[in-house]
Amino acid sequence: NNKISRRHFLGTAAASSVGLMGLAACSGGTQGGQSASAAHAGASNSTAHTTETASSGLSSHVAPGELDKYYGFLSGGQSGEMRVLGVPSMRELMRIPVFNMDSATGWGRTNESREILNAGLTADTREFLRKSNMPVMPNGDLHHPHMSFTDGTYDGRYVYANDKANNRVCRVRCDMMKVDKITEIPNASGIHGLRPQRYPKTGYVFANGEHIVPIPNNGTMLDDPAQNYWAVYTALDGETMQIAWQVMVDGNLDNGDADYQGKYSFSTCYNSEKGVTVTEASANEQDWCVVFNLAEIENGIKNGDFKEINGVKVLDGRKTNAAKNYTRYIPVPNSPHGCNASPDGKYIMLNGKLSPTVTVLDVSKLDDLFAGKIKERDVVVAEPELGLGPLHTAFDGRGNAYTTLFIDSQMVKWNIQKAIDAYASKTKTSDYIIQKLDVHYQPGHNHTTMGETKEADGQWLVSLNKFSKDRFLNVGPLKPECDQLIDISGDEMKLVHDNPTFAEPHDLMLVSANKINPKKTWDRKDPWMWQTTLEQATKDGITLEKDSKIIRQGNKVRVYMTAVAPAFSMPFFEVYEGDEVTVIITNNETIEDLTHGFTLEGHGIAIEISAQATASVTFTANRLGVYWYYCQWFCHALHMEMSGRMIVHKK
Ligand code: CUK
Ligand code: CUA
Repeated sequence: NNKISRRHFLGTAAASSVGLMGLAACSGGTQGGQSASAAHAGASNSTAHTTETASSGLSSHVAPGELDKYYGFLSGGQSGEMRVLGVPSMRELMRIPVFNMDSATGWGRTNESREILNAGLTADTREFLRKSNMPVMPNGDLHHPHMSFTDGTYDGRYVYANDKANNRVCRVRCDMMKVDKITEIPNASGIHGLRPQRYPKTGYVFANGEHIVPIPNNGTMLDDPAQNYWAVYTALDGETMQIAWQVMVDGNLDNGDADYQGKYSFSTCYNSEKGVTVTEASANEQDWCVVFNLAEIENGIKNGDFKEINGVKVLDGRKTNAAKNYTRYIPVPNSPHGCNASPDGKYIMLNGKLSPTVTVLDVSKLDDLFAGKIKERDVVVAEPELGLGPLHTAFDGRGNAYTTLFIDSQMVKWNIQKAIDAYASKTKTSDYIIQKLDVHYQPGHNHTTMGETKEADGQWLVSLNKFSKDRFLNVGPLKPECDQLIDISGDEMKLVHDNPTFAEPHDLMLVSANKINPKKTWDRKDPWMWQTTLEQATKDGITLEKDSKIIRQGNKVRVYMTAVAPAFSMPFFEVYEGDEVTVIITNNETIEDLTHGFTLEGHGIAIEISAQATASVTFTANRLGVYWYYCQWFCHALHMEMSGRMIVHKK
């Protein structure tokens, strides 16, 4: 039995210090590779390992026709999209293409999506794409989705997410569940941690540059990382998606969070060494958490205390500039990772990663720290030892925290106040640990329902596990990830459901369904997605909802048509070889769920046109002959007949 051998193995492994090798993943089972990773030092607590049953408590079953209580916004990771789940059923409801190109909807292919993808890029990146013959950046790593806040809780307006691969931040409009803005962050490398301001509202969206690079990174400086490479912290304006300011810091920036008071934001740093190899970056016994003082930074900007680099105002928040009070650096044991604010607004949890601890900061002490009345470590009010590889912490709103233990493959539930008491009394106790639950395997992020808001409701916890070996039918060398649903409504955590997911959810956000109210069709009076297309149509004397017309301007041809099931308003159109053709289609359906598509065979084109939307696509008619276009969204009994011909003549 796989589970027994795994527990047996962990139970008998000799306790030893956590070295780098300890970070290697172990996916249960009994293979030899596991021995390096199971250095298990958790013997100090006697908490029983819980078995995985759900005999009583909440059920994940949502009967046919019934609706889930929560939306889950799941990152698609390197798939580049954002996914919408229903929770607790864990059913995938929608994929919102963002940083990827999508075969079904034509995201990345339509003119409207290309405009959104490219509008916020730097001049430098546009030039790179032009030289590389790429109309859009073809990939992205959509990493951390987080909703906009008003007064410490989700307000249902937007979900923001970062692209670690190409240094972008996107915004999804929750009324349409589509992306409306994407901003590239200059001067930074590897935009990783991302969090919106909680109070009074979003406000800022904070984005961490994980890697150190020369600033500006234009080839004039390449060597001597310790002297010449830097990480920057970025604040975007969540309304305009423009960059408000950046702060240059010592070390690097990993994960971040913001307080509930609107005064401070935070980031962990695992590379205070400014190393460029894994050995260098993990050499120090301590790294730190950077605290950003928002009012002081805003003052600095107002007073002109910045350098403008690549069009962005960059402040100096390094240690040598501490007198300015923009930042403080709080020492934290080796290589902290996740950064999580507790829903009571009092604490920031810094998850130890290479240290078996979580460091708890008391937010109310930060004013004194910046005023010079106390020292950095005086802000720390607890440092519970939880187990091996703490990565992220979630909350139930009842004073308990839930921390993922990557190396131990466990979720540990612990009591925050008891951990604070233990730290204050300096007693060697671990009675703050309430329960450890095996998860399968190697959890990274975890998330509770409404858990990053003041309305944390303590119903469900999802553990996003990086490995799934043996949990699902084998699908070959590449396995899915394993997202596990855990009932936390009672005294004990109970594992309820395993959900496989494709590459690779990093993070999840769980929001009460009543916070979000998407529209059922597009609104012709709010043409934000096709504004440019509308302007061109107006110039062409076209009414998008009515006209079927071809406008020719030299070799540029614009083909306007409408779609109502089961026909396009144009059964055929004719162009000449070499023409630059733009097909513009307006879906005139007024009822919900009546999406049409336009697929042009042999031309690499398929686009979505949902009810009341306009979408367009441009291509060159480089093939002589007859090419069928057809609707690819099943819409009618005569859906197969919803088609037409493009006829390409020799010039
Ligand atoms: S980070 Cu912590 S496990 Cu990139 Cu959100 Cu993934
Ligand atoms: Cu329209 Cu299928």
